[in-house]
Amino acid sequence: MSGKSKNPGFATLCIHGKKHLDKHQGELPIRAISTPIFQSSTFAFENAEHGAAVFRGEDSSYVYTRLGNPTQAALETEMAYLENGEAALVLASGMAAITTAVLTCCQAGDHIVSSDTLYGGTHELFTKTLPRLGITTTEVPGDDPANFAHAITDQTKLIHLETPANPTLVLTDIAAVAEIAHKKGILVMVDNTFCTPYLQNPLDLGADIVMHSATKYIGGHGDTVAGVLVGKADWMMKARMETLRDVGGCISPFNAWLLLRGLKTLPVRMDRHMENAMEVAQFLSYHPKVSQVIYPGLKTHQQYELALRQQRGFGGMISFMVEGGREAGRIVMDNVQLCTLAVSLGDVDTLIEHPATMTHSTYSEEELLKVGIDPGMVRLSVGLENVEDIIEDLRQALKLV
Ligand code: LCS
Repeated sequence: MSGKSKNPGFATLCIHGKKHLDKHQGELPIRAISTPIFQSSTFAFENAEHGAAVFRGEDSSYVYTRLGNPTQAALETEMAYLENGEAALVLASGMAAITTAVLTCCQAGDHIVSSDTLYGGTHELFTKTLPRLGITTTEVPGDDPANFAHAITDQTKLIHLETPANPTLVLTDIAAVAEIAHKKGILVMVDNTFCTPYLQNPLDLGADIVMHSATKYIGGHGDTVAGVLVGKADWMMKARMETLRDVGGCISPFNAWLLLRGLKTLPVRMDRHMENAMEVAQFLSYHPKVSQVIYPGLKTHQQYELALRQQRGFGGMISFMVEGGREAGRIVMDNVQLCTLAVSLGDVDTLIEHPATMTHSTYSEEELLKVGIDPGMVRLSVGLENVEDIIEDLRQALKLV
């Protein structure tokens, strides 16, 4: 499998796409190859009537960076293009993106159906924070679309999927869930953080909104926190001019620029993440001290066929269990030397962490077991180092178990 074919191709679009679209590029005295950082909080009006017209919505000039900024706009154009959507909104974090989307779709009394394995912060938002605002969520196992159908109520406004899920790498059939949702007029949002638009385009499969923690593969270098939403232009306008305006999770121009830079190498990085991950997954599956390896590219993955059908590659994330459970996993995490013991993922560096006590510590012990997050599970975000070095590091750490 390889990146999507488009005319021009995906890699070309990542590097040149915005050039055709960012009108500011050509207006500068020096035609910069890199989109300039418009480090400005506010934008001057031509006269009082111009300012009033902008506030009446009759003129779309930039006003204030919380509502829009040319550097943000270049990134939004690019992300909408790469996700085959009409419009995008970039935000301060992945959590800001999810919150903005939910508050755009739902109000007190409304209901969400979500897959049950989610990034721990999303699970906390759905089960603790949103209920305080009168918005409730039913979380169901994501591997069977029928589970979503059964959980829908008359109040359901949104279905949220994380596929592949963090950290169990369970997949959800996006097209099947979208069909169920649309019969009842319910919107479907997909967290596409693990795949990126290079490997999966949820809108093409029927989803209404795509969201990303752009902190991960889109940025790619572990140096920024950001989020993205992509979807229909009218919905995005409401998300920007109502929710973002009032809730305020805007991205800084500098962070938007870091993501524009990250995007230029997204396909090259994803190809290497996947190549390395496949080799590491194979190494781990043959290792006598490893009891289970979860990677969608292995034929042993329960949804290998769905991964082949729905994705254009298997990604760079692996979860595994060491013989001896939690204590054995701890020994591995404490003894790696090249891999870094840290949360986050999708960086050039290989990162290792323990979901049960770190990223997913918002789940109770019963919930962890119910959604398949084994207390001994170790999560690996395979980076771009030489794969032999990553494998050697894991080999020496596993020897100590
Ligand atoms: N969605 C997914 C799938 C994520 O993995 C994360 C963060 C978020 C949303 C939230 O995005 P953020 O606000 O952090 O940009 N995942 C993290 C993780 O696995 N380790 O640290 C953060």
